[in-house]
Order: sequence, then C-alpha cells, then structure tokens
Amino acid sequence: MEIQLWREILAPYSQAVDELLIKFNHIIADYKNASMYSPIEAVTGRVKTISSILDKLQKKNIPMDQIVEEMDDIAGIRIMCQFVEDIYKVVEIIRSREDMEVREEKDYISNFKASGYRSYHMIINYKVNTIHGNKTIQAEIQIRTLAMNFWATIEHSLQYKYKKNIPDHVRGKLLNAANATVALDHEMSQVRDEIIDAQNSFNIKANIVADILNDIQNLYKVGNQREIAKIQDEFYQIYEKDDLELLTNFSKQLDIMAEEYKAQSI
Ligand code: 0O2
Repeated sequence: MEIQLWREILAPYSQAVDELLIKFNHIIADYKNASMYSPIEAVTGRVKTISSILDKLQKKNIPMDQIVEEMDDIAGIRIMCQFVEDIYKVVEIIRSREDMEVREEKDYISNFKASGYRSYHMIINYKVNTIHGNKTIQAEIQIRTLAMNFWATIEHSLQYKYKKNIPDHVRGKLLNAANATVALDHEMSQVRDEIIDAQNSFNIKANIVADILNDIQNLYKVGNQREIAKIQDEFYQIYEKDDLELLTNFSKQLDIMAEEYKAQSI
C-alpha cells in the first residue's frame, strides 16, 4: 500500500480524534463552569501508528482491505477519572450521546485481565464529515482511573521493552502493583465525597473570582476610575479573608452595580 493511501485511510480517524477530544474537553468545561464536580479528569487521544496497525493486522490475520471493518482502535481516546465510580458515570454519558453509537463494551474493571490490566473499553461508531463526504469510523474509548492509567502506561512500556514476553519476576511485581492500585482506588473511593466537596468549593471560588474580575473589568470601561480602583482594593481585602460568603455577597453587589451602569447607558 502506498504512503498516500495510508494518509487517505488515516485522515478521518485523525479528524475523529480531534473532534472527540474537543467534545470530551467541553464536557469537563461544562461541569467546571457550572461549579460542579467533573467525572472526567483529563482526556487524551491518538491515531494508531502505521507500524502498530501493521503489527496488529499480522497478529490477528486481518487482510489489508479489511482494515476499516476489522480494526476498532485506529482512533483511540483515553479518559482519565479520579474515582472508579466516575468511570460508570462517563459510560452513561457516552451511552446517552446521539453522536456516539456504542457498538461494544468491555468491562475490564469487574473482570480484569490476567496481566492485572483494568480499564473500561467502549467501541463506538462515529460519523465524520469530510470534503469527500460522510464517513463512519470506529473508535475505541478507554476509561480508567488515574491509578489504573499509571499502571497500564508502565506495563505497556515494559511489554514494548520485552517484546510482550515480560520475565516472570517482573510480571510478579506488576501483579503486586496492580493489586496496590485496586487498594488505592478503593481507599480513595471511601473519601470520595469529601474530596468532591473540597474540589467543588475550589471551583465555586474560582468562578466567583472570575465573575468579580470580569465585572471590575467592565465597570472600568464605563465607571469612575477612582471608584473602580477602590472596588478593586476592597476585593483584595475580602479575598484575603478567605470567606466564600463574603466573596459571594461582594460579587452580587458588583452585579447590581454593573446592571445600574447598564441601565444608565440605555
Ligand atoms: P496499543 O498500543 O495500546 O494500541 P488484543 O488483540 O487482545 O491486544 P483486543 O482484543 O483488540 O486486543 O482488545 P483489548 O483486549 O480490549 O485491548 C485493546 C487495548 O487495550 C490494547 O491495545 C491496549 O491499549 C489495552 N490493553 C489491553 N490489555 C492490556 C494489558 O494487559 N496491558 C496494557 N498496558 N494495556 C492493555 P493494543 O493494540 O494491544 O495496544
């Protein structure tokens, strides 16, 4: 197969990865803007390298002309969550999306692999619009906790180093480490509510501060500049007190002031 053909084959997968990354990052942003805890911590994506595709075709005896139908992970998205519970929330989010049609799900968390690998996999059909028309491609979404991801990333590089024949003594250590990540995820889940509360407070404060500074910026354009400088000083003093209620009230006052200026200018 010529290089040019590979480019043509891979282009829609690359577009799908770009689009899916934007969509999942928007989900994170939507939660944060609403001052809500996001079940998605981070998302990454990649298009499988030609060399990995060739390896897999060989391993699974897939003919070249069956790549699109038979290979489901040329486009790959990886979603990282803080807690195991979040993984199942993300699964629900994906199941409910109209732009992602779930073809297959593999729960390697309830049934982890002999290697110790844990992750939730979803294969989806995803439609991309290109200048050559619409094309539906398959994409693999791996959903894992940060601990599962840490383990899988290291184990994956060892598989590469040992060409998939990891020596028994290393394999044993990896299984111990996999068990440790199970315990870590379990312990973290016990304090999930407290951690979420702390993170929500952080988000609420960050959003209020952003609103206040936005109001000050807008008032600066239309108001008395000395008065605005005083407001800004007042904000710094309140901020130092580290009291969410005071900040909230201050933000409300500024909103009222901004509305008054708006009314005057009409
Ligand atoms: P890469 O380089 O990450 O793309 P198989 O043929 O068994 O490998 P199958 O049946 O197509 O895979 O799907 P499966 O088992 O769900 O695995 C798909 C992907 O999950 C793998 O892709 C890995 O990314 C990841 N994975 C599965 N098992 C393990 C494991 O034991 N350790 C780690 N670190 N990752 C795993 P690829 O193509 O194998 O690799």
